[in-house]
Amino acid sequence: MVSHSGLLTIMERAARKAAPRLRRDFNEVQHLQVSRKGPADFVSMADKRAEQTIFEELRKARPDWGMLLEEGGKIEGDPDKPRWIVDPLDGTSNFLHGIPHFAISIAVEDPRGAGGQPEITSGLIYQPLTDESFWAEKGRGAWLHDGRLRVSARRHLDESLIATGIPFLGHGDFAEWTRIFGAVAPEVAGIRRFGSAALDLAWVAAGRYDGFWESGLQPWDVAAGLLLVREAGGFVTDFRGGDQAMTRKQVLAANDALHSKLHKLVAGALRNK
Ligand code: 2AM
Ligand code: CA
Repeated sequence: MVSHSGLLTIMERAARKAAPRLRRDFNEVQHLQVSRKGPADFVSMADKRAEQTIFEELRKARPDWGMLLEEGGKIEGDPDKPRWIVDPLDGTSNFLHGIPHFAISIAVEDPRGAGGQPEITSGLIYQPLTDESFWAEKGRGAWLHDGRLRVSARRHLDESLIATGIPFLGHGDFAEWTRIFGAVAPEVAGIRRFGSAALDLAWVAAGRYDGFWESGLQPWDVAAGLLLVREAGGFVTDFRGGDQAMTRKQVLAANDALHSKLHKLVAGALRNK
């Protein structure tokens, strides 16, 4: 049995405090699909309410820390202290359509990690509907509740299930995604697009997916998930193979064998424009 640090306890408490209302709102949303106005405004309120609850819990526990919130933006704190990075509802489109696949993501970023650069040191991805709590701390592994997570051991593309995110509504580079898809899809056992980057990464950490790629993601979508994959023994890079996944907004994640194979396909696809 492993125990969290105090920080993880704070993060999990905040997520669990926001979860019951999100669950109730999700049930309500399923009834609103047939109303003429649709559930868009209602979901936007649910999202903001969840963020407010998480904000209040985190603020109470660490009053001088800054925050980066999907809805609320940047809140300055003591620059020498870590900051929270929060996505109160990742998978909003799923939530809006009554599809039960969304999560809360909370991460801690240390302003001076390895090499003096900002570094994610704790991450939690909590899925309210399944009560799954994926978490990781730098150097202490990745966990689902108290079970240790490992990325999958598959070494061959032809047995791998790969997740991705597809550009939408004018966001993202559709031509780039199409080129990468054209290179990867014929080589692998399957591609999935479930609509929550945080859960995609948690599932790579848990060995459910063998890999994941997406571009255009924001820090709150990926901060916790990147640490989860790394602490589960996986690799996360940008599309060039560098360590700037969050700043370049390009994520390629997998175990070591598949990462190098996927990276070759991605690099080839981007070269042959
Ligand atoms: P969100 O649910 O917090 O907005 C999936 O491609 C990722 O892109 C998700 O993590 C999702 O985060 C984000 N995203 C933002 N707008 C989206 C949209 N209209 N459709 C799908 N994903 C969206
Ligand atoms: Ca998100």
